[in-house]
Amino acid sequence: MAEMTAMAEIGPLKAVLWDVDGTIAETERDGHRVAFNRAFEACGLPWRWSEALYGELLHTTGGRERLLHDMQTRPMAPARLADREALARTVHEKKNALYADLVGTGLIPLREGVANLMVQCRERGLRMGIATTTSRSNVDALLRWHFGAAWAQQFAVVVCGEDVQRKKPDPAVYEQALRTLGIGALEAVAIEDSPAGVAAARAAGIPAVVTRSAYFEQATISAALAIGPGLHTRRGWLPTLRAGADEREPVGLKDIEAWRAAADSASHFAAE
Ligand code: XBP
Ligand code: MG
Repeated sequence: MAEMTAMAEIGPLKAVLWDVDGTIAETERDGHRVAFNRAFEACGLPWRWSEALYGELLHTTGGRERLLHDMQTRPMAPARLADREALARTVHEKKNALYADLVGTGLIPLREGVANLMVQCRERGLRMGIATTTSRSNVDALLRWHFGAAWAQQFAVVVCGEDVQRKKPDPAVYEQALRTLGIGALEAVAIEDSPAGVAAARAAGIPAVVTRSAYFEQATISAALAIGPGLHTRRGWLPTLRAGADEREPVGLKDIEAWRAAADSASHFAAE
């Protein structure tokens, strides 16, 4: 059912804030999950996370936090909390190193339509930011492979998991990005893939465009500016996309601006 959220007057769009995992690339199933399993093996632990189990574990944001959550039901996990935390730190560090190796092979592509929207932002002189709860080293590894060593120059702000006290769905990463950019929430749009990510953006007051990732194809996500299967297709979006565009054209800035304008004139966010 639609959930309507009141929205004050909306001005021109000043920044596009990107989530990373699931939004820029399908990093969870084929990246972090695989790297965690390799880290378990490297650390001599018999644990393995299947695709299905990892989908459930994703409800806990933050890789180290996710591991600590899973350890609660693992008989082999250390009994003392301090020991569990130490083990989680060790495994997580190893996982991040293995993740960097994995994305460094180029096997994790950008999601289709991502590069196109980034190019449009650059051509328009619209600032972009990264607002993610993943570790900075993981963002660096992924974006370095795709955009080269100077990737960070393309973004006016990069806020990662280490930069905040609380991870998504807490709005901290988005609030920090807005502060650094010196703009209001309604002057930005967030590109997100998950319920926790949308909740974080919305709690910061930022309208979110949802490009559902593999793990969140069916998830209930409310209070988004728009929700669809990915920037690569004009089909399956809610609200439906503006008419007249070539069917092969990816979802881009004009579409995001049309959604913002429609939400503004109707004084609400479209949602599911
Ligand atoms: C991403 C996360 C991260 C990654 C793993 O969420 O929750 O924990 O799964 O990265 P979002 P780390 O896409 O909402 O930012 O191991 O570095 O935490
Ligand atoms: Mg995400």
